[in-house]
Amino acid sequence: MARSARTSEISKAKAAASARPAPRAEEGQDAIQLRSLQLAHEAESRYRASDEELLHFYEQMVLIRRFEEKAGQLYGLGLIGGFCHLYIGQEAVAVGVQSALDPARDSVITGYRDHGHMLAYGIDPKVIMAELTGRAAGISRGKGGSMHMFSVEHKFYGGHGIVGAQVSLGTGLAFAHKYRGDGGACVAYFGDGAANQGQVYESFNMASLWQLPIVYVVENNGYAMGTAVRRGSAETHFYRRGTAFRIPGLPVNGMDVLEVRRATDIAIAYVRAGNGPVLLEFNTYRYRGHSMSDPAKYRTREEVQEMREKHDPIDHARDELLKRGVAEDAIKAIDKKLRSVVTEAADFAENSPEPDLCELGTDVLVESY
Ligand SMILES: Cc1ncc(C[n+]2csc(CCOP(=O)(O)OP(=O)(O)O)c2C)c(N)n1
Repeated sequence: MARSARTSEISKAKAAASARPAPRAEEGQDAIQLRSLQLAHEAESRYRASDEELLHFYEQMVLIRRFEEKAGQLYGLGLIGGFCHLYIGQEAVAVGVQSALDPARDSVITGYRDHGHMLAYGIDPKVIMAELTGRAAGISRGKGGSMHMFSVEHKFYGGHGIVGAQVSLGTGLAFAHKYRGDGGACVAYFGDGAANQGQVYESFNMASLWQLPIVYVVENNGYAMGTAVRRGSAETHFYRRGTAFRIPGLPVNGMDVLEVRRATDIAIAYVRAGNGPVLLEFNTYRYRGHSMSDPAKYRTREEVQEMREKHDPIDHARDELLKRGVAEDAIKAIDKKLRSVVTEAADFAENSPEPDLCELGTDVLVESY
């Protein structure tokens, strides 16, 4: 088609679009529903934590940071094998989200970057570290490793190495909550890269159609392995990705634990009220490479440095505690305690026996659980 003919086709299409009738009332209702989370968040964007609560969030974030640093060291020493994806930089997301859940009834599922979520859910650092080092005392009896941790007791359903799989499985967990009428909701975490997987949208469709109690959480850390979001995603505002399925979304600063908590409260209230799924996008950053074997050549040192210096979630919480008048000694005491908690976890993991060889044939098929 000649250029002038194509230009006139485009002008015709534009004219037709502008001549369209005004939106019907029900379309207006949809727009209100899709923006409902944002309106609640604009009215109040941060959770009003007491000093004790903020101190507790600080403690959990520092635990994750120190644990992950230690895991990195053990990997370097050859005590952890296989894959290992660290959560350093993203701590505020797991801590803020998990603090809003009811562990007695809500379920959680995530991808392979899972140690931080388990720690935020109160699972013993010793059994997580023992899993990383492949010991029998590990939470998956040393047979899952970093990416495949699981705890039915804590309603923590993994730990998944297949990118995006947890979104469909989480939708199934949400279906189970609804079917059983247990009042629980599922939180399914996934990355910005996973958000481009087809099964995510099949899941969104079903969850919305059946009004399932699920909070979809995109942890947008800027990169999918070495691919920056802008290079791999046509729509980089991930909170909008549910719009076609009438799933309301909310973009959130994932480097501020109180903002994360407030957004999750809004989301959980919406979901528990039987309104169906929601989609939260937490904008965050990972300081380390994708996994331990990533030289991270796709970004500059300055970029990482800038995030660490200006947006660190732990520094942010610490500054806020100090501004509120919480004694520096109380903060230092937490830091000291956690160093020994993590050292003990590492000692436990190093000194525990490996699984017996006959364990190779167990847990291969699960019947009922
Ligand atoms: C189905 C599938 N495709 C590809 C991979 C390889 N892979 C592992 S991680 C990853 C990137 C995922 O990035 P993102 O979802 O943003 O999560 P992040 O690592 O940033 O937490 C890819 C493509 C995989 N594990 N599974």
